Amino acid sequence: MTTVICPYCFDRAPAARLPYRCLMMATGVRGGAPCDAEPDDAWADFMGPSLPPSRRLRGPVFPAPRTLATLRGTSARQPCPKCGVATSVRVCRRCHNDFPSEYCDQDSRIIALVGAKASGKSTYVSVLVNELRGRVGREYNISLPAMGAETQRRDREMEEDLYERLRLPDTTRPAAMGFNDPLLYRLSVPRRGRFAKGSRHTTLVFFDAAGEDLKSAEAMARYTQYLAAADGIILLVDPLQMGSVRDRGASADGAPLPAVETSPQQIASDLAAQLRSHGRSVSRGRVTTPMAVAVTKTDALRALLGAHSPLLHNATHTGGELDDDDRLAVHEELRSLLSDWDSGVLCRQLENDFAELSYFGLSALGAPPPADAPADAPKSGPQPLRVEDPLLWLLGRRGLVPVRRSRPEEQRESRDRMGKADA
Ligand SMILES: Nc1nc2c(ncn2[C@@H]2O[C@H](COP(=O)(O)OP(=O)(O)OP(=O)(O)O)[C@@H](O)[C@H]2O)c(=O)[nH]1
Ligand SMILES: [Zn+2]
Ligand SMILES: [Zn+2]
Repeated sequence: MTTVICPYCFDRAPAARLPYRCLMMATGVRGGAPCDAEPDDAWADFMGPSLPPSRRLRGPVFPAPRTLATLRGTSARQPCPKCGVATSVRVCRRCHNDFPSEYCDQDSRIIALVGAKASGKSTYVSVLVNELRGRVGREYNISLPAMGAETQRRDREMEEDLYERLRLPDTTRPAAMGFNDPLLYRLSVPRRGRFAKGSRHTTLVFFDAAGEDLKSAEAMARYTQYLAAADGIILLVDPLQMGSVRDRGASADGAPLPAVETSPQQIASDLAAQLRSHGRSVSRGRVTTPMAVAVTKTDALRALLGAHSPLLHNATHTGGELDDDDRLAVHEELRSLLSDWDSGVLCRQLENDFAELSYFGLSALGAPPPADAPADAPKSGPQPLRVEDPLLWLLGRRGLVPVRRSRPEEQRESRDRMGKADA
């Protein structure tokens, strides 16, 4: 049975139970009178008091009938009980937001993206989507269309801004100032195996929390629902926020250092507290939601890396498989860099709080923004490094992309016992 998670309020429901919305179309059925718009209080409550009264009126919502076809999920359209005209629009049973067509055809996976203000979240999403459709998508035969008119519009806009106009994203709106829509994508990968046919589909929901929302534990409570629904979390850590990296003037080659924001330790400990309080499963005191900790802007760290650092090149993805040894090499490199920067405070805290943890290092742009135009991408356009690694690891854990492992199992286990890498 397909389980759908609402990307707006994160209510979880069997697809067959989702109500329908009448589109109020006049097609001559039952005397031809189309339905009138009605106040949709559930939706209006969700949208908040800024919604003008005229916009509270929407097509009537009616429950899914309990027929065999709807329970099996084979019936895409249902006639409205009032006007008789069939509709295929499904809505969330709690917040009444409309789901894009196709959203309810497959399970949803929420990938929560968390990071302090200016840690690089928006740039990362834009580049990640581009890479998943290009270089990485080709290796794994991934397709990633945007779902729904709103994501399609923003998807086009992000692509044009960054890749054509070479403009960096604007600051993300904090949730208090308005409603932040999630980005919805339909990820398709070919089924693997000798007799496998067709593709597997998953809905990916990226929700980019504005930096301001993470400033206090209280503000972060707004995002608790989202975090609690997440299948995996990508925590972006801006290395230019770490005291000793700033002191060493890692970005001496150009851009001035960004203002100091919420520390990653603070964000990580708030995250763990939120997940625990929302009953996310806990194993020996640690939260089990897989946690990818990704240090961003690694282009600014070149001076601190050895000549053979795995952070200087992309993973190969040969044969459409994720190379787990490569991931472990990156994991260890980052763990040692992070520990060096803050005497291991962040790593200790993360490892005490999260049972499934892996460190990543990525650069969305491949180079700092030009010193004379800090709102622009580098002149040559984004030249990303390893942006795909955290998401592919999360997908690999769920069996959505194949993973190649060569280290013997015993070695991996002893590594685990040392609290080093998740394997
Ligand atoms: N050197 C370098 N700088 C980057 C990179 N990606 C982003 N930046 C810088 O970081 C700034 C913030 O990036 P955003 O993507 O807007 O960060 P955000 O986390 O979405 O920020 P908010 O929306 O304000 O929370 C950009 O304006 C760039 O100056 C990168 O790959 N390398
Ligand atoms: Zn909802
Ligand atoms: Zn109707």
